[in-house]
Amino acid sequence: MIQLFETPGHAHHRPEVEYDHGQIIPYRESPNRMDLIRDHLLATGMAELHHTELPGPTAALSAIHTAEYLDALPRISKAAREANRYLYPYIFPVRQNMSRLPDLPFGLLGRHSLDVGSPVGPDTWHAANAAAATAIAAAQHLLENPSSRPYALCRPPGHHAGRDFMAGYCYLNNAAVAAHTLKDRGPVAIIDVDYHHGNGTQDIFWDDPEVFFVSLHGDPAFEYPNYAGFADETGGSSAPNTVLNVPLPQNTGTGNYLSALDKGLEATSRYAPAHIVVSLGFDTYQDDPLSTFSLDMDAYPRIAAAINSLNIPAVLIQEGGYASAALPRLASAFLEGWTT
Ligand code: OKP
Ligand code: ZN
Repeated sequence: MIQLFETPGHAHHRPEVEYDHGQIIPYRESPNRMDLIRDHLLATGMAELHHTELPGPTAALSAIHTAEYLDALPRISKAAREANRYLYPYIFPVRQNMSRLPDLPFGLLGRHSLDVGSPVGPDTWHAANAAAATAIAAAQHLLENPSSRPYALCRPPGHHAGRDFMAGYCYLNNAAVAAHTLKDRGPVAIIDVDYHHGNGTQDIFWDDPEVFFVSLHGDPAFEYPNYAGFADETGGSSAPNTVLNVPLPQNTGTGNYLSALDKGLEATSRYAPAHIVVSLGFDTYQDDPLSTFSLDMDAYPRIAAAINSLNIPAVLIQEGGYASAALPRLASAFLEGWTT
């Protein structure tokens, strides 16, 4: 039986559209992603649901994100409430000889946005907080029950969110707050198996020797986030060799993916963490609309089992996965390898 964590209210974060190479298309990170996974895991009797209450612990959030960012995000959400719509950044204060930082919602939004993929609506701050609280609750459950392997249904996702920026559907870094919660009890490894590189997580722990970050993802030479996730990024000067990026080519299939994962897990094992946080994305699946990989359904129990074979207490943090029709089965397939 898997302990599933979710905080009500994320469904109110529901942007309608996103910008994709000059086109406006339906927003793919939708609330039904979590509904599909949760309902299926409860219906099959695989999972037991815990609702966490808000406000969640705020100390972990302040340890991960800057005070300036944690001040700006609710202010932008409030401006969106007053405007009664989602705010999209359109002006970015990149380096100039003369820069002023207007204290207006759009100035703040551009300042704290890496891209245009994280619109802020009236309930976005609340939903992002709920997701972070969910990650913290699952991590605390793991501390109290070391043999449990809890699963946090975090939405919106988090791994593109850095210390002071939102990006790619992400606002607060759920995996990072989970890692922070576990860090008191020894070093933590974050294993990011989402299709996209976890650039936000990498940014946050870049100089932290207590956190090892390994990520398998579409090569940033062709894939989002493009500016991070290359193999030569190995950690800051205070934390050398605590980042391991494994960029993979288009059409990567199950066999190649699993052998790359093995190398990542060997490195994780050498680091000898006390706990593991898995940034779990299902967008590596062959039918995912965002993915160029071609993993089949059988890959998922095998990914789970490979991580399990390390025999280290671990928590799952939901990241991406956009093939709605396949999501329920992807989650249960993964859990088949996760709990045995
Ligand atoms: C979030 B997660 C460019 C599309 C890029 C960003 C993808 C964010 C994925 N036109 N969109 O890692 O699943
Ligand atoms: Zn992704």
